[in-house]
Amino acid sequence: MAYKTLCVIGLGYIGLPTASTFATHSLNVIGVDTNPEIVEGLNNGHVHLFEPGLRTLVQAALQSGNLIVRRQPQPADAFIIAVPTPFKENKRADLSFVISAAESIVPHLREGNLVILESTSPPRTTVDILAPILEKSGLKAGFDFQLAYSPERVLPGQILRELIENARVIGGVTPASAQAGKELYSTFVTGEIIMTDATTAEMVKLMENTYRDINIAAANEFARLADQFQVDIWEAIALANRHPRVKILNPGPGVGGHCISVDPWFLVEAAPQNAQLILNAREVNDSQPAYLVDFIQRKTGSLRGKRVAALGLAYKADVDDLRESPAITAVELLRDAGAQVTTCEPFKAEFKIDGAKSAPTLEEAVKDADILLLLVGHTQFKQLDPLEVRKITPAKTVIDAVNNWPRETWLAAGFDYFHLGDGKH
Ligand code: SAJ
Repeated sequence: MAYKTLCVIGLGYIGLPTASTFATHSLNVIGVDTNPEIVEGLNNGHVHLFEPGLRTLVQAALQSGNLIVRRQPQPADAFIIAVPTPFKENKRADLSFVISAAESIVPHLREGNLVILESTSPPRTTVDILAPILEKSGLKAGFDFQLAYSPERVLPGQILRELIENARVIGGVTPASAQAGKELYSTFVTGEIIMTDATTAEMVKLMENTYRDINIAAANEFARLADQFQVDIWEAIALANRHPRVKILNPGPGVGGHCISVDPWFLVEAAPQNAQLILNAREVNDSQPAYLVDFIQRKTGSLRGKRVAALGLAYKADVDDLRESPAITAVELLRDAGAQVTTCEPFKAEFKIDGAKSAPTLEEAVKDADILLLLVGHTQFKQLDPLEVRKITPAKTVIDAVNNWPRETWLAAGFDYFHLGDGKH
């Protein structure tokens, strides 16, 4: 193996598991983050993110001495850039973190090195933006040093397993670069490693998340139609999915997270005239929290003065990530409609939305509520026994935005129960 030392820049949800996994597979890894609190915390064994198994993995990597954490890159055989690529107010990609990560590598770049970009990026970023920055070193990409794009594809909640088992695409600026990337990831990837060019690999990543976004938008639109035509969308989806070639996804309060709600915009930005469906899907999913609030109003009347216990704020179940969460937007809209909202997010108990109360426990959140609103299907909410809930809340109405609570059981416990997309009951 040509790569003995590796520098991973960006210690977030992707960089930290990646750095730790390489370190526990015998590479000497320098994990780099510009945030001094993250660096200091990790150096004291504190893991700043929640992901199942991550704490144990990071601590093992640190204790082995194979992972060290610094604020600046150091010379290494290979570099991985895993920094965020958020979007700006105008929905255009913000590549500033990728650019500064690349600039921080330049002084350390040596002949024979390998640089990999993992951050989700608009098409041609590796070739048109990254290569010219790195070539300021005087070395030529794909010849003097290798350069490739390799998208991360791991599902939050299952990152550690998927990092190892998923197929991995490596797009080199030259075939030699792709081959070099393949050699590096072969250290621990057991899934197939497929080589291509850098821009194809960038497109593949954006297409995957866009495909999912469009399919969720279809499910959300079906839910609105079901509501209109007095159909229960969950019954209808279950029946449609009996077709051998149909797999409709789940409607919900909208699409959040740092990936699926962001990445399709990179295609819209790069080619607006050719990305109409993609734009429409984004608009449907972004308007879903407003649809949910409208649904609640139709079921319960005016929200003015109503006390709503909003359960869950994370962008999806059993994660601590609040980025782009539709649950947060829904709470803000409820607040704006005059509701008195108390939120309960067990994975980020301290998080507070302006104009809403934040309760440290479920009991606190529901004790004065008129309406219980399930926004995120965290396991601890899913497992609630409605008869027990009955004892701790005066609420009579339950709105389930994710179809995680069995309708009959909640009705039997004496609640009025409504789930999103149910026009039948
Ligand atoms: N959602 C629905 N209905 C569904 C499925 C999801 O409303 O049927 C919502 C979720 O509640 C959440 C959002 O969509 O708000 C996204 O959740 P997700 O579980 O679909 O995906 P992410 O964002 O956690 O992870 C995705 C994955 N991409 C694909 O499945 C194509 C993951 O493999 C990527 O690595 C990740 O994006 C990423 O980092 O890009």
